[in-house]
Amino acid sequence: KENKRMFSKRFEKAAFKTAVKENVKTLYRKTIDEATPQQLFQAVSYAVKDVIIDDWIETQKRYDETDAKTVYYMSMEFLMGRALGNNLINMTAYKDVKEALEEMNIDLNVIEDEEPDAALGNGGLGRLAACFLDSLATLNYPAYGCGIRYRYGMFKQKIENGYQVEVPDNWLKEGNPFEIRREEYAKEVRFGGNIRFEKDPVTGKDKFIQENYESVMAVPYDMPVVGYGNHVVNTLRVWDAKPITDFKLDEFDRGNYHKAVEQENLAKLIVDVLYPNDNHYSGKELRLKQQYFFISASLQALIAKYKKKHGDIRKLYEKVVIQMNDTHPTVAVPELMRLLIDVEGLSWDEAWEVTSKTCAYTNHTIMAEALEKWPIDLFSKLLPRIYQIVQEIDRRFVIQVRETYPGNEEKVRKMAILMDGQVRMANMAIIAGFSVNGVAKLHTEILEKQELKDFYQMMPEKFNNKTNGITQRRFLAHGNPLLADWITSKIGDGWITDLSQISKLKPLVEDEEARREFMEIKYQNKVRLAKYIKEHNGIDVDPRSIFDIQVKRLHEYKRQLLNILHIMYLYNQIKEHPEMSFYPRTFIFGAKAAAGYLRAKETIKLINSVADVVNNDRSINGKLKVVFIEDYRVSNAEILFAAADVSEQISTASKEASGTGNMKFMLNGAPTLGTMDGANVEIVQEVGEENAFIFGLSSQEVINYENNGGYNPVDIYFNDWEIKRVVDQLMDGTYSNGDHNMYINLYNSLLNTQCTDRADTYFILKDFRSYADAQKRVEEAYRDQQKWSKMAMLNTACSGKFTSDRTIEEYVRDIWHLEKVEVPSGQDLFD
Ligand code: DL6
Repeated sequence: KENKRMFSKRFEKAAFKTAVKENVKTLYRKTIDEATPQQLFQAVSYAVKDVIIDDWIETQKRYDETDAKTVYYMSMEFLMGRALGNNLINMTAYKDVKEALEEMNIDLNVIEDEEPDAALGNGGLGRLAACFLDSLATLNYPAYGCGIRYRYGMFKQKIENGYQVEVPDNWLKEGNPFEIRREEYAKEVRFGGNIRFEKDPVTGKDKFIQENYESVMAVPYDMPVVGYGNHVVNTLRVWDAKPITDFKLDEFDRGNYHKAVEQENLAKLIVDVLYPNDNHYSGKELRLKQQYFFISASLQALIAKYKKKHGDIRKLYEKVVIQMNDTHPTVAVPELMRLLIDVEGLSWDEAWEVTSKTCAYTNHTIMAEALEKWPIDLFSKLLPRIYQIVQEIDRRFVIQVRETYPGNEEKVRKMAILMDGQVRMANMAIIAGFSVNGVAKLHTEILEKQELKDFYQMMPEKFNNKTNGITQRRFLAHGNPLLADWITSKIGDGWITDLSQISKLKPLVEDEEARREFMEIKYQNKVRLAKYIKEHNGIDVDPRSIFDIQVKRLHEYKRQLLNILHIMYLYNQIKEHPEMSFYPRTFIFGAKAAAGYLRAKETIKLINSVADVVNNDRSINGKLKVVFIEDYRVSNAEILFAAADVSEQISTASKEASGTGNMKFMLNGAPTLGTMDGANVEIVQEVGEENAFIFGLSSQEVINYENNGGYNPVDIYFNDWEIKRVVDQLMDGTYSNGDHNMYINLYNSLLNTQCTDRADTYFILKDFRSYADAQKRVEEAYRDQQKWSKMAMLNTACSGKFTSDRTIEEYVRDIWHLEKVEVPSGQDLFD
């Protein structure tokens, strides 16, 4: 019996079908035939959750028994996407379930489409967190993701008249079958008021008492994170807020109606919405409230859990490690200090030792506008006790700096936490954390040599690199089933949990038949995407054309503008020389712009306007098509990566910390057309420069220009008539029905004059020619299908390094020091 429990992975089809039927009946009082697709999605998901629950219980029991060290991945964002398909893949039950459902006349793909994406994140940083959770569970490491259960996730994007319109993402409206509310672990979180100081008459210790504060209850919702084929189920814990009406009001404010309403409003507001800014700091008080809210609740919970088993809180770091995903959760440092000193009774030095051995920090950007700096006024009013602690951390650190660099006040200016009326969160994270990591080799080098140079000189031992990765389970096994099956048929399924094995495909690159099969799969995936485009955009695209795709957040540094200007340039050429040989190309974009980001929104309008003109120009015989995919998100991303011929990774060198989309394209067999930026550098190292299309300034060249006041785009504009023509077309009405102002912000950003910042900050005109040449090389390479198929296949075969499994193993080895925990199966699947 025990052996059967441990080793069987049998799927009980009949039991599963009965479970689905029963769920439809009890949830909706319906039969399968009567149920809507949404109801079927719910019924199937509950049946799947039933199975997950057993492994979930078993996993947590094993963690408890083994008293394993746990990583708490603190993040304001978890861009999880849909759960059902991914859970089935990781339970190794996808195909069985699909078949069982088919027998019931239910199409699994259709009901998967009923699930809203859990879009609790903006872009790279949030999706990385989701990939990390997948890898941690798959690699048997005890881990919690801790975040916020935003009522509204990343907004839904509608395109109206070519413009982006933001629509609230009410992702919870039908209920989330995979979550469990854990009322019993609720924690109180306090804001504002004042701090009264007194001496404890008994112990003589200092006591800090917060008075006149507002507070909310943080209530956790747990979501299962299923490991691949190993019965491990970890937890993503996201916090909801509810007002404290019951005991607090009774105690202090009986009958105080206003207070009750205020608390109700605060609770509603705190978790209402994710700030939709990527690589940009919002500076809003509510954002700081969100940060403190989930951090305080998570830390209280983890300390309570630790204390259930351990007497000595001074050893917390032996069992707990906290990874701070960018600066957003770094209020964890003073909050942990507060809990250790004010609640647990530790001395400052004891608390500092624990905190600085527990917390580690990951930097995800060097963009100045993303650096969090809170005005001291706002910070100290909202978090008065936390602010006192930050002051003391700062005071002690400044003493150290002065001891290390006597007489060098410049060092103090650069490194102090409190400066110029601001609390600099990155400085606090570096000072308190025992590890500081960048997310790609180049990024970490830039941190060490430029952005964080002073810290690196003073404490080099803290700095390390962890090149990002992605999970092949979602972005190949689930997103590209045709390729996944083909790879498995060639090299076995070991790649699913050990992506280095994908290199076994390398010899097959020389096999013509294998290459033909590989390209046939790409073609089928292009047909799938063409169908999606027809359904969603009403545009016919030819799957035989080159699918050239740029999907990512819209940001000036990512240079979607360079891409679209180049399309305008190609269009001019085709119009002017209809006889010119030109391989048909479909340019596909997908991108959300932050709601208040004018230039980004203008770029979306420009892409759509160019699409309108180009797609409707019969004279070019469909040689060029431009498509903007509405509402780019994790679920449609899977379809896009699988269908790409060319991966556009064209950020201004030095600006993209890593990029992870680049890795997803590579895995799916799309060569990179890109700059030597972020992880592109490592992609090229793995696959060889001859299997990528590299162009543009190097990061060092960009940095040199920047240090010398930029460059002058006007020279290029006047000396290159084709570039001038394209830039002028922003203003001459070609793409705006005669409106000369529609793209004035873009025009000015390139040349000007009227802007507060330098002209062409992102070197678009500077890199234009080099980009156009690289695009020419793409075309030539694609014409030679034998050569192209080798290149495409080699990209897949060389992508082994870019699994998040490798990244996680490196975090474990260098930072977290976790042990793997084996989990026996709780129960047979659906038995
Ligand atoms: O590390 C994940 C991801 C990187 O791949 C991207 O290059 C980087 O832009 C992104 N950073 C952010 C920063 N947000 N903030 N703050 O999203 O991180």
